[in-house]
Amino acid sequence: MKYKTAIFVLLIFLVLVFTSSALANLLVNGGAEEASTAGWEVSNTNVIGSVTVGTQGVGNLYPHSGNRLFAFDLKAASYAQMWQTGTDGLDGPALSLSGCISTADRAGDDYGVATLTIFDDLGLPLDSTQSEYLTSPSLVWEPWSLSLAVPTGAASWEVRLSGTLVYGSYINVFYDDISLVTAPEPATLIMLATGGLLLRKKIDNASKTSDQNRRSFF
Ligand SMILES: [Ca+2]
Ligand SMILES: [Ca+2]
Repeated sequence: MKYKTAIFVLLIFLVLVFTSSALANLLVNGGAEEASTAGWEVSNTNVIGSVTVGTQGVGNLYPHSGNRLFAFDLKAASYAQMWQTGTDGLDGPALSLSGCISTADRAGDDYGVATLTIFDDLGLPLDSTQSEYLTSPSLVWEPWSLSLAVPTGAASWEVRLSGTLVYGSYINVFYDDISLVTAPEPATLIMLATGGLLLRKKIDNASKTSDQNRRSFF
């Protein structure tokens, strides 16, 4: 029984180590928690910032998680974007980008767009994927996600978030919890699951045999 428990603890540990390394956020400051746009390039620093409360016409917008969110409305503008690049995490089959957006629910919504691009070692784009226009009801966070297969020759990625003004003078676009992760290799997951099941069967058989042996003694 002790042996059985030890094997299961080990298996759970291996799965946790595997999933946490595959699902670690490749982005710096993806949730705006660094109280600035640290980690991100910003088209106009006066327009985009990390704030504790977003101001919408109908009330306050609080962070989706943590203490801060990215606001695109610090100064009047018609278009603004923030982006981040990196070279890690390209050893898996795909990259998954996700986040939350909040805009305003009124005629002619301002909107956001998220783009994920993968480049070769010369900095030329190999492949790219882009969201639809991202909007939400007022003061509501809407989740969104994108996925892009890692092409041969991939050397770097870029995550780009934009905000476009449609109504008024300020871009009422807010982002939080932006995350870029390496999608787990399906073959590795299957191997781990199969290995676990086989081991479980073997242990069950072994414990049945020892139970029978024990019973034959009594
Ligand atoms: Ca946050
Ligand atoms: Ca607006």
